[in-house]
Amino acid sequence: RSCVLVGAPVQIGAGQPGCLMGPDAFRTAGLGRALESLGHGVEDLGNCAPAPLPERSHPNKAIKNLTETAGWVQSLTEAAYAAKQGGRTPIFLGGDHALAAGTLPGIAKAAKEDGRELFVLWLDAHSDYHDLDSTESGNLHGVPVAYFTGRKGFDGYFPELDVPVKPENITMMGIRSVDPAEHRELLNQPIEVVDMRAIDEKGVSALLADFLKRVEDADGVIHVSLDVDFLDPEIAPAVGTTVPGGATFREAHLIMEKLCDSGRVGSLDLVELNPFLDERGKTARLMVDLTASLFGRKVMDRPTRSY
Ligand code: DIR
Ligand code: MN
Ligand code: MN
Ligand code: MN
Repeated sequence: RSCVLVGAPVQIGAGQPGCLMGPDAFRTAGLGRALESLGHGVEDLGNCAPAPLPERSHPNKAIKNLTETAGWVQSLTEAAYAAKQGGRTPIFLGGDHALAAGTLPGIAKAAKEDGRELFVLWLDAHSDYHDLDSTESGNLHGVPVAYFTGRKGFDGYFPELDVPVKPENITMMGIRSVDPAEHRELLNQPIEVVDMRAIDEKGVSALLADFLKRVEDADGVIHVSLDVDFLDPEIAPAVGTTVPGGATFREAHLIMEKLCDSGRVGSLDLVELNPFLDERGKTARLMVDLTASLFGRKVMDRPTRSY
């Protein structure tokens, strides 16, 4: 593969500062070296910056940093579209999850041009399905899925959406924190929500197989959006929104290995890492190891960290 690393130091979408340092923590933890050791080409494009946009405000007074977030959405949409050209595999180094409001529209536009059906695997404790009216925290990392699926209410605030992602092509896994307004809306559309109970009852292997079958049947391509808080806080403490009862080390690696086997992952977001909250790089290294599994490292190779 030809991997492109795109730094997206967005932190204004989260409730507390620190995600700004995420891209450099991934680099320090050896993401590029891990991918190279697996035989992939790696090009690090450095970090993006938000587009300067005219000031805007929304009637929902809870909303924080609307103009700058919209600027990130605009610049990252363009960066994602460009990074996807030439059959490359972009890996977006977050940055909080607001960045997915940019990466997915760019990836969706590239997929459409390539005549490929785009699927999204959203690995997160949260559904991030607020719109601008319903968010109560005002933290815009809680809205990307509503925006990139084309829900109403973003007009005039976020950039106009070119190619929406089809809700029926989205599977959310690891979900265990959904606000009432998100819950109501999720009932009205076909996003698949795999909550922790479903994982406990059926296991990630069978659940992921169902998703991969749909992708295969459509000859589709997958964008994976991996929020640190998908993982259990015991193994991944470096995130501002920990929720107990998350995915285990083994579940997370198994998901990555099965995605790798599918050969259908075309792009990846690594989001919400807050290095300020980490324990000597533990979470950053785990995210790098999961990415390595996604791109071909086998279980027997795992103990050695020679890169
Ligand atoms: C909560 C938390 N639903 C909110 N959201 C996220 O503030 O809207 N935490 N995305 O990571
Ligand atoms: Mn193309
Ligand atoms: Mn998230
Ligand atoms: Mn989350």
